[in-house]
Amino acid sequence: MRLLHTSDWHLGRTFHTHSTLQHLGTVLSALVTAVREQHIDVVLVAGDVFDSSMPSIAAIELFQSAIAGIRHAGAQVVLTSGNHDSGTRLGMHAEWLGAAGIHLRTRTDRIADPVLLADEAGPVAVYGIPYLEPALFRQDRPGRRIGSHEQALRVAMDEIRADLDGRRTRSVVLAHCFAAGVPASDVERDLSRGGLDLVPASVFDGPDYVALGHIHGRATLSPRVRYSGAPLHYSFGEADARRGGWLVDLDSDGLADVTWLDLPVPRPLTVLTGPIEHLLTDEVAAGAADHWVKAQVTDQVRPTDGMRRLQRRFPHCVAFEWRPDTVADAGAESYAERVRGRSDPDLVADFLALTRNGAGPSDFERRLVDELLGGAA
Ligand SMILES: [Mn+2]
Repeated sequence: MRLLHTSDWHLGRTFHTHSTLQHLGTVLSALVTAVREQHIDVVLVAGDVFDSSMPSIAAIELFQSAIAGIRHAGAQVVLTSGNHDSGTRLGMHAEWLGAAGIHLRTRTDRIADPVLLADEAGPVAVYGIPYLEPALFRQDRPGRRIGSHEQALRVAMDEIRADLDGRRTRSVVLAHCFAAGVPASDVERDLSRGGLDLVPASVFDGPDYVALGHIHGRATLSPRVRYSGAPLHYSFGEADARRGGWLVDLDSDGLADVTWLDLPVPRPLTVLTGPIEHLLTDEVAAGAADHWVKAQVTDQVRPTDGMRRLQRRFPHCVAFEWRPDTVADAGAESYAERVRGRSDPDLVADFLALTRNGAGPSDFERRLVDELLGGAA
């Protein structure tokens, strides 16, 4: 049996106010082609299918066409809800969609109720753990101590292992969480990882494969516990991350092989750094003309109209940062040490020079400051 592990489609997410639906549509049709060409039996989506609990009609339409395309290409689908999804809304129609080979596992009362798939070697139990908010999951499991995400997933995995004990089949689990042990460079920088939310990978001991979602770069915690990352780049922090999914092959003994499947990147991300005149003329930067561009301009004085000038060369420049090359070096002294013994008018003069690129007070300004502060010193 061959599964494709994906996650974090985030249908409907914007990128610096631009819709990503068209690009995501390109990626998902490539995914459908891969299902056909790579003979994929099951496509997994480990949470954050939509970016919002109330997705737009356009996002729902793309979801429907992608899922229909996957089914027509011959694969079944198992998906779970992430923290961005509404499990209830995403799971609507789950009962009869399951009969059509589209399996939605978005309810906490179905964690230990696997999707039973089969190949020539027998059954494979696929368990879907929806995103578990500890405060809510606690109400579903009275008597269990659930204060953290780790405890919530321990309870869920205990239930899955108990179910699995009675079946003795090959098994796959989908979950949506921050698992400990992801290399720092693979973690989206703007995601805050509170210690309470970190889940040790050992919580997932047991199944043949664990398909994780939540982190947007691919990561391998062990051969059998992995993140696929998102199918599109959703922030400049992910610019270097490859996009695609894991092809997971099960044989009669369990996990046989895991290989990476690249999916296309419709518009690559580029961060350009340098003085604005350089960015506007440099030959190398010309390669980024069709990319999403973040410009980090290093001029000492903030360029006038910088974004508009850059967008003439880079129509998809969507972010502009002014980062002057040199900033005042205060050395190792504290502020109090640096100003000790200096008069108030001198401090004002220093401040003006610092904030006006070296231009200290004019005669008029010095007279004014002396008049206001001089007498009080
Ligand atoms: Mn998430």
